[in-house]
Amino acid sequence: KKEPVKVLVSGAAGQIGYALVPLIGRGAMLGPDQPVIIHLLDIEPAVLSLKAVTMELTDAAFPLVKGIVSTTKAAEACKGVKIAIMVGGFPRKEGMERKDVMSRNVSIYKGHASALKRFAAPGCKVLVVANPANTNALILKQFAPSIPEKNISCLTRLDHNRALGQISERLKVHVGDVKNVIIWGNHSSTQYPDANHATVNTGKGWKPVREVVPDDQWLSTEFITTVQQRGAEILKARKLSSALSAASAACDHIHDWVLGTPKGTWVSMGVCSDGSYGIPPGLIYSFPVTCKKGEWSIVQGLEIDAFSKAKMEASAKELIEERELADSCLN
Ligand code: NAX
Repeated sequence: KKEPVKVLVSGAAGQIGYALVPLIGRGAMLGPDQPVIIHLLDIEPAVLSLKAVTMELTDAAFPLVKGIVSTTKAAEACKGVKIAIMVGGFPRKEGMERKDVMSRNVSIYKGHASALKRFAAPGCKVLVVANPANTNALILKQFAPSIPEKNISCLTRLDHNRALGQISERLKVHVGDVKNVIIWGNHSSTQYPDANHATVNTGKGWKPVREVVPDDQWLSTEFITTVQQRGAEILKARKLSSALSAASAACDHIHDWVLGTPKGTWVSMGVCSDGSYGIPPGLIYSFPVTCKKGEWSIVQGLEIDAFSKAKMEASAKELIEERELADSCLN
């Protein structure tokens, strides 16, 4: 019988938290035979909503949920956790300067870093969802040097799944019959959704998407902007940012990281660059990765054309600027 795994969700009273917690309780993240103890963290102003989520989680009576810890104290929330999903952050509000938002998040992620490094279980895997996701993860890495950098990541799986969705709609095939798209770079509008290595199951084997898509131009134009702008499109329609799909993607991210990617399939994760594909080492950058035995590795040897290279560099440049902005908030 498996021991329960402690899973932290920060920002648990928010909208992604609300969609994410039941997925964890159902076993969609760590598997249907893995019991969990769910740690819910939020801040004092959200304490009533936090209480409500906690009550609903109790009422859902998930057989896999062996315990719930609900708190506004980061130290208590981080205690013994093996998985930490950091959804809590400070959103950009109308009229706010980029620097103000960055400065708020830098101080939140400095605080989370120190709580995690002191109280999380050894080998804890961290996923940062809150925006600016890559840079928040970078701050966390910087202020929790005892957490191995391979254990710190940020979410670009939503963008990855959006890209799969767009291609499957275009080709009128099931989304499960499309694989190996790539999201390069920042989880922002400079991200580069790349379908050059994607394949589709035609029924007679897997073929490059580039050979099957009727209009070759689409993959280099509309496909890219649609994926980049999808979040904004949902915000406009829903008057709220994406939550269901973000929660589901966070679940996919941890699932594949812990349990492995299927043979021949890669996914996108924001991870610490080792210099692969000319991306400056140390940046948290989204790469194609495969996962095995709880560890990711960047897919090597993909051919990158000039068009792709320029887009990958532009996103790296934006991340360097974000890092400089974050650094200026520390002084
Ligand atoms: P909400 O505003 O609904 O929820 C955020 C929650 O975080 C709130 O309950 C708030 O009280 C809490 N919080 C704030 N500071 C905290 C702290 N110091 N410690 C713990 N909790 C804290 O936002 P929601 O729609 O759930 O989105 C959460 C974050 O995900 C945002 O930063 C958002 O921009 C980001 N997203 C990232 C995505 C990705 O793919 N990486 C996609 C979806 C989403 O936009």
